[in-house]
Amino acid sequence: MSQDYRFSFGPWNVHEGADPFGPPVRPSVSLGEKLRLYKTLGFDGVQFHDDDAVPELEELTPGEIVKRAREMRRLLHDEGLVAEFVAPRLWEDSRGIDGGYTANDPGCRQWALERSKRAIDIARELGTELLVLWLAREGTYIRESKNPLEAFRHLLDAVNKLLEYDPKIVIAIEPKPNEPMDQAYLPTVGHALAFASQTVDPARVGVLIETAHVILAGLDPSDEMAFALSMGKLLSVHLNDQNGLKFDEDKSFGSANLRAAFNQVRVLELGGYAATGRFVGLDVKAMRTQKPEVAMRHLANSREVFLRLVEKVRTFPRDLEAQCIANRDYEALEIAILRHLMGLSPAL
Ligand code: 3MF
Ligand code: MG
Repeated sequence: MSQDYRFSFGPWNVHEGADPFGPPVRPSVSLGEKLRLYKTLGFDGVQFHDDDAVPELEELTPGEIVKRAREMRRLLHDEGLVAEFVAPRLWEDSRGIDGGYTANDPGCRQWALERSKRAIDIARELGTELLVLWLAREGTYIRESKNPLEAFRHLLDAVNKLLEYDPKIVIAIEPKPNEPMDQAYLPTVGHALAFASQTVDPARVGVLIETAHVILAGLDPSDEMAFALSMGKLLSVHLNDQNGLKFDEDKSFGSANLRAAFNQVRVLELGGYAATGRFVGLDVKAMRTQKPEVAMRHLANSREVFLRLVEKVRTFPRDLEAQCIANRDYEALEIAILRHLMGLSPAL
């Protein structure tokens, strides 16, 4: 299988199985144990929330945070791993209850900014320049609760201050239309990239695109990826899957819609994503039914599906594709793709 791609996931992708309706069903796995899993599952990159890398960072001084981050880098090094990105986890702290950067309370906004600067400090120590912003609570439950024009100004202010704080940091916005909020301020890739263009340094702001988030916005993941890639703005991906418009399922890649997964891989291949050196990130959850000893198979399975789809993309006969397109015979193209995905000869 293709050796061109490098893969990453976040420690939260190996979890205890709690959901809003029931408690954990599996014992906790320590970060040390999780890090040991990476290589055996075929992964080289670790996606970090700030407090995955430095637990309880709210209790520590900036100097102590840097020291702990340095220790984490050594741990990564010992496992042969690298950090892909750091993301400030603003949504679990009480001060982030109404959003961080767009909170109505100026004290909360200040906290969100400071916390994000600490995330940048951690990223620097871990040897990555990528800061991911999943703007979880930057939105509203009811529109009247915020002045949206002010909220957009606050958001821009915060991102500008982060860009100015570290001239090397590159920011990837991870758009998601809803959940936990009713409505997010940057729901789609288009919104995120328009916003990026308004910052003090647009060249350092792009997107991380998650399959499920795009589907929740009613859009097509492969087209969103192509849109960002065409502008050199695809900084990472969170491949997973989503069965329709419901809660964010984070299903294994390709498990709900293999054809859509094929198209995401096709776009990454067409756009030369592997050559950018960026990671193929996964954001997948094990089903709650899974026993502890197999509650990481979803990661290896998603990677396997990705790599098999790379082969499917590369082996689809180009002459047949060109012929169907030249004849404007898209029914012929469609059945050829479906046969190919079913393991049959496309040109039956
Ligand atoms: C939520 C997400 C997040 C982000 C993560 C890193 C908890 O739907 O996708 O996962 O991916 O915070 O950006
Ligand atoms: Mg994600």
